[in-house]
Amino acid sequence: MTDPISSHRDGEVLVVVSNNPPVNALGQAVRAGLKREIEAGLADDGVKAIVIRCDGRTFFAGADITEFGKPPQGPSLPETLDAMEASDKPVVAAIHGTALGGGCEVALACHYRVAVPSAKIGLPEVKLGLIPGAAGTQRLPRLVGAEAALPLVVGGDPISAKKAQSIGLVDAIVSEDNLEADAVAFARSKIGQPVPRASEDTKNQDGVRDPDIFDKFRASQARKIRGFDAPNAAIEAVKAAGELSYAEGVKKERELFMKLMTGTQSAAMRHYFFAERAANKIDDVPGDTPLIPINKVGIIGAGTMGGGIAMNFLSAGIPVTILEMQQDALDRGTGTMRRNYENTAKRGRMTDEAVEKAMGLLSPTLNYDELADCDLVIEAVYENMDVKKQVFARLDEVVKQGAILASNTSYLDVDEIATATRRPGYVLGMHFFSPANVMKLLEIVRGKETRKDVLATVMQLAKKIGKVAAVSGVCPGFIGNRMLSPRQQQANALIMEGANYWDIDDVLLEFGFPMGPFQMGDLAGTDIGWHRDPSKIETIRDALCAKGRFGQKAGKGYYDYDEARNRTPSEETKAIIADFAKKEGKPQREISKDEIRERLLYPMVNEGAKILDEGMAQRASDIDVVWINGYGWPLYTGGPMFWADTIGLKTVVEGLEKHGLPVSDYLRRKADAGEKFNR
Ligand code: 3H9
Repeated sequence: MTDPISSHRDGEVLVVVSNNPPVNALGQAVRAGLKREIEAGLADDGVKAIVIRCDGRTFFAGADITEFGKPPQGPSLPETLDAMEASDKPVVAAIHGTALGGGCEVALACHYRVAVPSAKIGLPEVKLGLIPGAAGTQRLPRLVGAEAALPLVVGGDPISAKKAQSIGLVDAIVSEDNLEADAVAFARSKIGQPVPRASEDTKNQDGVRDPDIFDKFRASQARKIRGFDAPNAAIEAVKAAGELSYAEGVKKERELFMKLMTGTQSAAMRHYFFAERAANKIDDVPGDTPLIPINKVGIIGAGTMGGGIAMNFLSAGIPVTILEMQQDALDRGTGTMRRNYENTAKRGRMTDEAVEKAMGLLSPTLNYDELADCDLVIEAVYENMDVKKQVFARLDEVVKQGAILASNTSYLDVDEIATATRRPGYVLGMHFFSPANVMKLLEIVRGKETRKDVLATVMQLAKKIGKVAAVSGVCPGFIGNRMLSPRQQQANALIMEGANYWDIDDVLLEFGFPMGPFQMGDLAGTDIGWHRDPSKIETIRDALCAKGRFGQKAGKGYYDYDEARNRTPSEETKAIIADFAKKEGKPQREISKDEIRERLLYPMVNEGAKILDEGMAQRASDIDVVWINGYGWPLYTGGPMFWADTIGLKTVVEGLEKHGLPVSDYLRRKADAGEKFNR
């Protein structure tokens, strides 16, 4: 293996360069090389200053995550960084790309940091269920203050070079194309001056003067960090930076770091990190498959879904032609899109110019012919096979050859839809989740004839519009809705057997979902798909609607709602459910929360196993990606399949059997063999 670290001289300045593609992760060879070069620089009287920079697309993007969980090999990152900071010769970090995690900690251990304008700096360890473990939680608050450090360490999102400069994390912004020379010049200007060390700085006293900032920050993040261990540990570590000496603070950080590193949450979140990247790859589609250029997108349907889908492309700078059948529907749809953008601008997340730019890329039309030159057309009309086939037949006539035709169906057979065209190879499913401009997940449904270049193009496009994509084969409900179905069946069965419907929601909330099925029903509206005849009562939903219990919008649905939309269980709903159970002769009994949890979640794992067995998902981790991004499965459990691995497949099988629920052959085989879904 070639040495990833090299160095060269520019006069009195030693330039140490890392070249460890793809992201200059700080693996063992990089740490060893850095330590070696720094020591050599310190020992050489001719060297008066040191610059550290990286080749390739980025500065160090962090510790090498693939080394986690393996026996540590020295030198450790903390000891490498301590050697660097101890130098009396100025050491300058020259940052481009993303200085993340351990990479940001390298920069903090340097005496100065210069960055190009496009650089980003951050401590994303919380996203891996960790906190910084190479003194980042101790150096950063000392350098920029506890208040400025909290969002970085606890939130994990990177900040721009400009923002970093404004809080004192970056000393100078240098030219985009001249990083090394500018960094060398900067280093030269510091020769002979006493070096500033972040570990000796004292800005962290802001948190000592006002200790409330920690509780206030925690409260402001309450919703975002519910259930996660790492953010609280991160707050504790930043607080410790103000209360303890540097050496004691580092010890505290290490204790917190090690506890998280050996816990299940971090294992789950590290699994997810790699799962998201793996989901991008399709086993039989080579990475260098030529892509079809997508310069213009057509959308059929300007309703909530079509409008939301269109916004993804407009925001990414791709022109969209959106088609409706009637002018008023078209006007309503485009009006909603504009309002959504304007609301985003009002919240400061978008400029007014960006709103106009996005809307300027939109061409509303009533005429199919205007879709002729689109490279991709996505249909988002009513979920009805005949209607979809008519739309696809029409598209096939008017849209140029070589263009991709996609359906946003959430359930229907994409292969059958493709038969309405003479180009089944160019047909696939692009299942967006509502609200489509917000939700991260895009389920890409591969038809039996879908071409490889079509798939590769859409996968790449998903990334461009900021989606997390996962591929599903053609089966009813694909990966996500197919697994939702047995959960919903169990939820319905449980309330008929005597379980409280709010207990069902609470079990899922306690597990970490943002809401349960009955809350969700109320949020969406219990009247979705209702036949509107109050005298015809065949389901619990019919009965709720007959009494005007349409959900949150009516102030009552499964629950009663107060003005602040707080929910309380409703006597009327309880009576409706009891009445149904009686009519069906269902015996009533007390049902424990354990039983509820097992009956809701284990059948999902079983369905996931069937999906894998049938080859409808490429890998178990793709299922995790779908459920975490599309359905609120808690990230810190790693998704349904990783969670099942964690509790043991044998436990799942025994639970299903205990409750008289089916066990698929695949799940049983795996459990009997003592195997896991994820290797
Ligand atoms: C840490 O630093 C702990 C310390 O505080 C304590 C130490 C004691 N390691 O994302 P991409 C791979 S924790 C190993 O597609 P992009 C990735 O799997 C770390 N591998 O590219 C992928 O492999 P493949 C804190 C890594 O341009 C390939 O690189 N740092 C690592 O869309 C390309 O990645 C982070 O959490 C890694 N650290 O985005 C940052 N990073 O080609 C994690 C990436 O086989 N990384 N790979 O699928 C990122 O956020 C993004 O990769 C980055 C580039 C923004 C850098």
